[in-house]
Amino acid sequence: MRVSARIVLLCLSPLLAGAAAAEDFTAGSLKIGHPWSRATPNGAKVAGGYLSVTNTGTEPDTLTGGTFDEAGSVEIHSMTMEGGVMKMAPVENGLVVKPGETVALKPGGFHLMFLGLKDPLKKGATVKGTLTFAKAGAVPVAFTVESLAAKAPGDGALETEHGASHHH
Ligand SMILES: [Cu+2]
Repeated sequence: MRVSARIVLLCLSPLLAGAAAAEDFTAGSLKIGHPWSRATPNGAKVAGGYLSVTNTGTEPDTLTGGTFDEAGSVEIHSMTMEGGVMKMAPVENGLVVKPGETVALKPGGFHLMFLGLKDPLKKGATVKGTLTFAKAGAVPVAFTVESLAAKAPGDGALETEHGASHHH
């Protein structure tokens, strides 16, 4: 019994560490949940950014872009499956967040694409940036860098997924 309890604790520890580090941000009626990114291998020039935006107000707002201190520029991308291959494309007019709704940017779906990375992203680092909204303007946030294999904030899973398709 003692051995199995220890294994469970070991498995949970990355989850707990990630959950504690992830932060939420508020701008007026917009709530921004757990911005995070992924550690990148040496030489990588792009990385994905993930978060959720909840609109608690009565007017829609639109996420149109942002900044990331370690990247030259930021785009909003969609990701779709075409003939068994994941394809990314820039979202031209931004993502509308309607009143009472939450838009999730996550691996395999909508995401921020950080282009022109200056340095590799290291697990455990926090990188400042902003999210730009049509009405709320520029909202300061901080992205927690999770492990290379993470699929969600604090996810220590060893599976890999669409990371390989993030070449531009
Ligand atoms: Cu992308």
